[in-house]
Amino acid sequence: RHVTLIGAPTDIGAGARGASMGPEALRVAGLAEALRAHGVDVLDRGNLAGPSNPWLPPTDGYRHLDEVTAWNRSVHDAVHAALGDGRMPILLGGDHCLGLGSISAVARHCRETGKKLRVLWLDAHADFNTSKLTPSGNIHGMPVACLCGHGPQQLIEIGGHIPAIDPKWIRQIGIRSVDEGEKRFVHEVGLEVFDMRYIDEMGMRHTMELALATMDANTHLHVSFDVDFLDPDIAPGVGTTIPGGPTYREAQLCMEMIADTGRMASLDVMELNPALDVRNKTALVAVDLIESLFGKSTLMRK
Ligand code: DIR
Ligand code: MN
Ligand code: MN
Ligand code: MN
Repeated sequence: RHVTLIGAPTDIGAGARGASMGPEALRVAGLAEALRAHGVDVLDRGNLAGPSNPWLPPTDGYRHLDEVTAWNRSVHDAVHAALGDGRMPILLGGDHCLGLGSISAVARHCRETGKKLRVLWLDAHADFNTSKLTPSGNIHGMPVACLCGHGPQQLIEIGGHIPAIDPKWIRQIGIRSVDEGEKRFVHEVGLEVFDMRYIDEMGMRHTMELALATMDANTHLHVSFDVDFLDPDIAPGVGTTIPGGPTYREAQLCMEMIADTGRMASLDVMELNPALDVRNKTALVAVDLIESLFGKSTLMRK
């Protein structure tokens, strides 16, 4: 297995500063070394460059739209290039607005290679706002809507195909904070959401069995991991902590079941905010969970 680490040090779409330090915190937590210990060939191609954060209020429902566009173009190009080289891109965020550039590149690659795409969106939030619905103007609350073709032209066209993906290809897990208008829109589009109540009632195992069903040998599985998916007890270092997320064990099971499919071909690790963390513990738990995504488990099971 060949992995390319791509750092995207920006908080351009977020409501708090600091996710720009995420890539370095993941490196300091030993991400590359941990993957190498699992037999992965790791190439860290360093950080992308882009505009700095002017920290301005929203205009027309968007905060920093031009800067968000520039960062996403750069992420798109880097992710598409890594896939073209036959490598698995791991995007180190950076805030989750960059999931747009990453996944639109993955979708482009799947169109070119005839692969079927499945996107697992692990997050406390649905990230399905539009400029009309958003309470904040922060574009990290909008990437899923943009991927489905609902957003400003300059963002929805980044992958060269509008919409970049079909909402039917997405499974969201761990959701527990959705804004009022956003809720109606999620329902209208028919997004498949396994929210925390579903996980409470059915358990993580059953949830993941459904979320991972109907993939085949030709499926490219993309995992977009917003670190605020995790319960704030284990992952305080994020800009928007929402109580009641998956525990350490539930998150481990989630990641191990993804690993068992053998289909994960690209990954985003987003929203880690070292400015809000405690002795880098959130970065360390993220690295631990990424190891599980790459097959680390307590015992041999197959
Ligand atoms: C909120 C917060 N739904 C918004 N969103 C996110 O501002 O749109 N926080 N993604 O991480
Ligand atoms: Mn998110
Ligand atoms: Mn390609
Ligand atoms: Mn989130």
